[in-house]
Amino acid sequence: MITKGFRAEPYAGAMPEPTLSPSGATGESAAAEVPQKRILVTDLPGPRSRALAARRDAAVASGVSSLMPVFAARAGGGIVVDVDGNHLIDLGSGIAVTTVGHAVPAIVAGVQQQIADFSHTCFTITPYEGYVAVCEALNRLTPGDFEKRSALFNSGAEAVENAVKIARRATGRNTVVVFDHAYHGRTNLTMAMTAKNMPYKDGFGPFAGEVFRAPMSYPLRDPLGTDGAAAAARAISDIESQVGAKRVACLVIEPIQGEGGFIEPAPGFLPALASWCAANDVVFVADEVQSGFARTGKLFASEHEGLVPDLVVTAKGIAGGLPLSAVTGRASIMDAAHAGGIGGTYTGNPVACAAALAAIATIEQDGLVAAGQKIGERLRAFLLGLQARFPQIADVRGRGAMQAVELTEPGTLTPDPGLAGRVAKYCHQHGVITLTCGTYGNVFRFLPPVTITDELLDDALAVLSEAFGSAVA
Ligand code: PLZ
Repeated sequence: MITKGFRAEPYAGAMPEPTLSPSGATGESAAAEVPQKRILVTDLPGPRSRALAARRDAAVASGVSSLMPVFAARAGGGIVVDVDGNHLIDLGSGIAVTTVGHAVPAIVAGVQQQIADFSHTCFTITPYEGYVAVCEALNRLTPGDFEKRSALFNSGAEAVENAVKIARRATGRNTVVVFDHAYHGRTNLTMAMTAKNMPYKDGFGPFAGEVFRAPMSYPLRDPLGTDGAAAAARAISDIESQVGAKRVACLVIEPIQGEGGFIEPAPGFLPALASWCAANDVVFVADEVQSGFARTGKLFASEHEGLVPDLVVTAKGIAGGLPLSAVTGRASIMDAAHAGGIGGTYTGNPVACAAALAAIATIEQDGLVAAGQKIGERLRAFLLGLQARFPQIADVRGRGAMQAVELTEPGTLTPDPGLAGRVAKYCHQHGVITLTCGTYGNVFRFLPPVTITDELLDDALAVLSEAFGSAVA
């Protein structure tokens, strides 16, 4: 690591050169140019970030918050370079988006070619090949060897909404079953589907109706512990007695919950729910927005327990940072929506499709599913070692490059969000981008690009270890 260290006193050195590339630059991929090292040349935030923060406060609505007061200038691989020239290690991937890494040359080239060819026609007006090719790839790669169809959208929330629309149309039923701790988005229907009030829902109602929340399997906190079959039976009993199976259009679940705290349900929970759905003609929808695309050591997290969802919702990692999302699944269900019933001006934008095709090719050609597994092993070994040193770590969970630690007061289940916040702050001040999550705000999560180098990951984890030492002291 090259560092001048985090300085508490105001930055007194020469103002660094601006790091934004001049407009019209011919866009060589930044990945090759950005050294894969943590380098701190100012305190964080540096003077340019502080100046931008002042403009931000005056111009941007305060409901839109930012975790770190550091402004990005460029990025490559596992490093984000800020406007002051600091090189930060990215353990968040922009919330599980740049899974293949920042500025991947194939994605840069694909996007540049497409935007020069055409940026938009609207697929529902004059279609183009990229959209079709992304659907073909999704149909080939998602679990299940039955005939499939896909439809493309912009955001994860929009795709979740469309999965519900399609399931309602296919079944002629209304109710959507979701789970405790779920996160599905910020639109009106997906706010209703999301569990946590603050910050996602508070004061933003009334919410869409016909959403039923069932109890989740949360091994650390659930009296049923690791008995997934019993937890599924409890959820099914609630659904049957309080809704009625014949009223349920779809059951929507994240195979590993994301914002809710990286909660991995007990083994057997998901397969039992899927079997119940199949037996009752309920559409089983896996929300793989956060867990999909090589994030967990499989291409999709559903595969860890051999789940074959009727519909899979994808976004984030699908397109290396461009806004694209999808619903993929059984042709018989997907084709239930009438012609013109599904669409949108920008859905399946050609530039985003070009990025997705390059990201998918990179995942397949560079063996990034296996890379995610290896990251997972390294991360798990480190986190278990950390747990042995810090009794505040009540749980280490997740898979591959989607893992987390849950922090509590030692020997209890009382959440300790304060500790999570202090650890995160230390990491941020020392040039490591880290995220927290969880219904109780006490889960510290790791979402590195699966292409991160071992040296970079080890350096970031060394900072994390120091952060724990300093935060519990
Ligand atoms: N489903 C499982 O994780 C997005 C939210 C960040 P959009 N998660 C990050 C924030 O604070 O808004 C997410 C998810 C799962 C759906 C979504 C929604 O995806 O692309 O943010 O709409």
